[in-house]
Amino acid sequence: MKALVIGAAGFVGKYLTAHLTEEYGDTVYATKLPSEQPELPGAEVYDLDILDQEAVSDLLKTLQPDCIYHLAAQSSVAVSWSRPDLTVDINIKGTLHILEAARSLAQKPRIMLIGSGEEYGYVKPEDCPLREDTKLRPANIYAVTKACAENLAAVYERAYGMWIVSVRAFNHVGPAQLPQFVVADFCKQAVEIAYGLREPVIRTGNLTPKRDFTDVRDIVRAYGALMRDGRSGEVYNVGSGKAMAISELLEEIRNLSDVPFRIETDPEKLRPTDLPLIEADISKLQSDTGWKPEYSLSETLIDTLDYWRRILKKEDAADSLTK
Ligand code: A2R
Repeated sequence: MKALVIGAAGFVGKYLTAHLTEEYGDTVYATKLPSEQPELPGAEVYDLDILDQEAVSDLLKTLQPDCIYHLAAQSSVAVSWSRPDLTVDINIKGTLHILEAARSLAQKPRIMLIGSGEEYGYVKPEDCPLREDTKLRPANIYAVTKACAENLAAVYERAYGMWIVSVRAFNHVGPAQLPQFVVADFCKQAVEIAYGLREPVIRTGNLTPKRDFTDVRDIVRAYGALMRDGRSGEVYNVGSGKAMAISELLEEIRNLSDVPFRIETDPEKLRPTDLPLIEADISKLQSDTGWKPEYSLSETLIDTLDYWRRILKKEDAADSLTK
């Protein structure tokens, strides 16, 4: 297949482009913002800002892809509060530009929109595991934009007979994730302690919530499988189907990193609303594709700790060269 990955310079995009080439032998086109410098071996890379409707349309006409994975987003909940306008523009208008450009092609590509478990919003523990038909009650601006994009896609699917699948991805983790996310944050702090770069204290937010974590390498396997075996017009949860408390995760990092540390609460990391439990029902994904996660949480944490060891060693070496 000729696969176009839009927004490939982010956390997921790098894994997805590699997976599509290695697993399926796809010809992969990838887009990034002009300011980004990702390493995307095997992919043909193009600059694209999805806010530029003409550029989106021109690129699709030139490439004529068989399928499109739409990952480009303003994906930070925190930024969605400070820049609601930008979040609405990129996540809704940007998605609309892609749907419109795809609609005008003679040979319409398959499209996968990547949404988020955040769309479920105010979840009660008794609603879990969350099925795709659970009522969406988005609790932040990011989540609203993703739910809106999903509704737009549903209209295009029905009105224009386009092949579109929407995904609600739950927490994904792994090497190279930015440290504003909890697993990357804890692993980075543990390695900094091991390297003597900080006192032996890990600073945390609320440790009691339970979340559904999946390795990013499993997530992209699910996307590849859904592009082939998913049913058009359907929404699929993508997650592990098993929630775990943030405190358990931290204990696992303690065991694996083998560094002694104390835990202190950082008021800056506490959220105004923290739902006690978010867990996906993944039976639809599993029955349609046969997918199941391959990475255990320990494997993910070992690889993420290794990643931070490499990064912090490099930074250390760079620091000593500049001294
Ligand atoms: O915000 P940046 O500078 O990191 O760039 C992001 C990029 N992006 C755009 N691409 C094209 N046109 C735009 N106007 C635009 N604005 C932002 O999309 C970033 O390189 C990429 C999204 O990657 P991440 O933010 O790392 O998200 P991740 O974790 O790869 O998640 C992929 C999808 C997103 O739609 C999430 O909302 C969803 O999965 O959960």
